[in-house]
Amino acid sequence: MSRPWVLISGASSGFGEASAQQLAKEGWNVLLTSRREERLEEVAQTCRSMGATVHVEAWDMRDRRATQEGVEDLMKRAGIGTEENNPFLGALVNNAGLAVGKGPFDQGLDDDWDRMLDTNVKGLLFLARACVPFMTAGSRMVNMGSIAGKQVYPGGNVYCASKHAVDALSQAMRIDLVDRGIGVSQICPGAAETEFSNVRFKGNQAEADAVYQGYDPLVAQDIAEAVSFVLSR
Ligand code: NDP
Ligand code: 8X3
Repeated sequence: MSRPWVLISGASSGFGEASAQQLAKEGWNVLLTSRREERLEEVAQTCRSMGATVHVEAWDMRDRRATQEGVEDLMKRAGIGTEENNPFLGALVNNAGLAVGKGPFDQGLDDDWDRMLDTNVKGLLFLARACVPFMTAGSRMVNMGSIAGKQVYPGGNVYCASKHAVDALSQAMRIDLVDRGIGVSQICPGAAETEFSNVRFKGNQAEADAVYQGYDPLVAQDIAEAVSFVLSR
């Protein structure tokens, strides 16, 4: 049987990178996206060394048109089509996202709010909408939620709201797609040590490191294995 195709967003680091490698190892062909093309190429090389066919395309998920065109281009390169006889997209790992800043909402910055809401909510929606036409009964979408989408914590206001939106959208997408046989799952990790906190604290590595002191955080591989588990059900 030919290898199924999965598209992974946020594949240049953290959960997305680890998921790409895990799924390539398990027999998937992978389509990788994020903004940093060089980093995607490095991940692609590792996945190819595991026998996967890989296509890479970099774009900013906040850009509606770029997301639509990027998905269509990746599908074309993979030979995935909307006709009955074409191969289809077996899975979407809708993972790209970020937190920017942490503090009381009344000291929040417009740009930080825009980046979080435009990426985590609208970007996730743009990507899901663009991918659905290439999916079929049995395909699976995995949205990357968070414990922050279930509980709110001090200073987390807008990031938590964006992940609560992912929680709501995952439930809504599940309802909307069930009649087409497309499954929608959400994974809601707790704190994991990736580039997440470096991004949140705008490159302040000391502040980022402090987040993970005093306990053992999850690591990206833990979440990659959760993604793999979901896709294997
Ligand atoms: P990383 O910062 O390591 O990875 C984030 C990924 O998202 C990168 O590949 C980044 O790529 C991509 N990305 C960010 N903004 C955009 C954009 N505008 N367009 C396209 N790609 C974008 O963090 P994680 O791996 O930890 O985070 C992955 C997901 O998991 C996020 O949705 C995050 O909210 C969520 N999460 C993280 C937790 C944690 O504690 N780490 C816990 C729970 C959930 P590039 O910069 O190349 O565009
Ligand atoms: C990331 C986990 O707890 O830092 O979603 O918000 S947390």
